[in-house]
Amino acid sequence: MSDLPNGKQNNGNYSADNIQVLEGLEAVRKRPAMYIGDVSVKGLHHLVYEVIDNSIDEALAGHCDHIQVFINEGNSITVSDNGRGIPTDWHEKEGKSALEVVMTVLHAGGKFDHDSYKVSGGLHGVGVSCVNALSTKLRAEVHRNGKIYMQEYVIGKPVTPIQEIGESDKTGTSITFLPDSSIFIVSEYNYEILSSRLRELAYLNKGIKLEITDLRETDEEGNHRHDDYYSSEGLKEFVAYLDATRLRLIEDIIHVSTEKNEVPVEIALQYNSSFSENIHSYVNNINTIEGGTHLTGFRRGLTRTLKAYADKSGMLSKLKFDISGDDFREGLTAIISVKVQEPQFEGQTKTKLGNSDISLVVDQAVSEMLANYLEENPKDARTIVQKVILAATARHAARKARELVQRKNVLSGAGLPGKLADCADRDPAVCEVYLVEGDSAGGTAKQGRDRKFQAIMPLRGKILNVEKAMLHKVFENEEIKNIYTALGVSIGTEEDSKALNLDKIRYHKVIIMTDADVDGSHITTLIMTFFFRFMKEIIENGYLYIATPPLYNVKKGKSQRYCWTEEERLAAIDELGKGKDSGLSIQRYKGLGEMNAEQLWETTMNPDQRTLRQVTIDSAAEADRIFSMLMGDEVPPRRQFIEQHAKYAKIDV
Ligand code: 0RA
Repeated sequence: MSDLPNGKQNNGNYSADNIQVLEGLEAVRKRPAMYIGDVSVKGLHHLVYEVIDNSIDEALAGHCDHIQVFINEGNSITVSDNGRGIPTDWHEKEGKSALEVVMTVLHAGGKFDHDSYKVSGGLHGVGVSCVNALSTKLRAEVHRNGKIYMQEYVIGKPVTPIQEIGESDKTGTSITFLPDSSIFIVSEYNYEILSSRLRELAYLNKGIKLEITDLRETDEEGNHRHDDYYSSEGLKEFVAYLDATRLRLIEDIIHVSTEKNEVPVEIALQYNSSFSENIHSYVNNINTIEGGTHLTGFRRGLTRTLKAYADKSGMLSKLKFDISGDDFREGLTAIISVKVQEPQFEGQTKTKLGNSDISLVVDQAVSEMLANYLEENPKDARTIVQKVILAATARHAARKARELVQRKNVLSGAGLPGKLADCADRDPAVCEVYLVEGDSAGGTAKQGRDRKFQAIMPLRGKILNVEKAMLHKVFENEEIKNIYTALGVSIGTEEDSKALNLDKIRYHKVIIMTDADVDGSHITTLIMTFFFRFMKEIIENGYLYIATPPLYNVKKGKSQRYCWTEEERLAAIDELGKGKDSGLSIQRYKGLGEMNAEQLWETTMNPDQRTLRQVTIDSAAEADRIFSMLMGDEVPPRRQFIEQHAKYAKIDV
């Protein structure tokens, strides 16, 4: 047992404090979802964010500018920073070192630091002790006071005293942890998810270098996958990155970084020629996907300032109809980032800001920024107003088409699309609808399904690319109208004319089923683009899925194996091909049409055997960028994207 920094010894006895600590960490292990959201992919990755957040805090306090993340072999994670290092001095009251307190006491993270301006602290704000509780092993290494200190833990409990293991002329903290596989239902880290988050953090916190390295595998040249992110201009560069494949309407990115009532606010925006609205808002580096008061304030300030300018300019005098709030946001890409001392998070996923005073703060920031810009750049100002007028005109043209969709849906039952083969059950929670490419595959699916709870909606040919279409074209499109009607959803609420109303949704599973070939995957992407742009709420509720039909059937006599991957195909050939007389037949399914109804049911539709891939949005900003790139006008970046990712062979949006 080694001496502690202050000469005391850790004799391993538990004081009353220790026991309380263990109870705290036990609570985390009993109900992990309460602390980190879930125990699936999200929660697993959340552990990493929780640790990075501490380093970001250290950087925001001005003591750290470099953070490194390693995915180690065996899926443990190391997060290292060059901050001051977690304090290691002895705490009389707690009876242990400060490091041990930070690592083992819930919410203890900020306790020793009174001078720093702490706002990050993670979505659930639980701190690194929570990560410790949910890890089978954790090792903390601190460089500080010219020394290297180290302590190890097992499911949150120290197994060594804090030890001095060497000398160092640097300062910083390095934490390595292995998530407990008896708690998490997945154990594999996804490089893309972590890398995207680091990119986002780099844009949100300019001046910090964030690096990620995947030590689990190497490419042909023996290199580990690696990315480093650094942004000197922050949100301005974030907007430029998101809009890289869109056509800018004005040269500059309009930007403000200010403080109002001691609340730091940063906003960057740009108009492009697209028809979609891409506003991403953050509170303390957390993506507030449900919006909240900061977003409301932004919208109000933007609308009021642009409207005032447009009125004054006289450009609206010939307009025969009203302009709505939406019209000011068509083709707008914007990032709003605020730092709030005591954020109140509300909503289903706790990503909606509730603090009412923040609304005015953002409203004022955006108004001042825009009013100045419009005054100083009259040419750009006219371009923006023209875009707003165009949006209003298009919306006016689209209204009739949309109202038709709407009205049909109100007369529920009577107005279902003719092509929909509905199911018998009426409880949306158990009902599912397959969106099937082509009438012939649709026919097979109708025969193969369980009509009690499975409905089939055949889609004819390619569906409209909504990324390139104006609003009225979208609502006039037959296939799209059919999707709205079949799902029983309507568009527009009082607050937001594009919001989706899911009150009367008829299915809680919407399953895209296409051929397992290039055309099929293109059609899947087109349908996903439509859902992302027009029915995002369906994705956010976890209702959108992709069916996975098999690629091969390996057959010999009466035995057969369906195969989804090349490895499965080889294994099946191996298994069935044994013996002298081989007589093996291998069928490559190019399309759904090559399967009969029974095969389609067995492999792709039977809930007991099928695999459905749920569509989720890991990063709204990144998904937005990828859809605009894949489906938008510019070809070269798309090729580059596909080439870059082909190396790793997985494209998940
Ligand atoms: C409490 C107080 C101080 C620093 C930290 C915590 C700290 C925590 C983490 C977690 C990861 N990296 C970190 N870096 C720093 C301030 C200590 C001082 O006053 O020197």
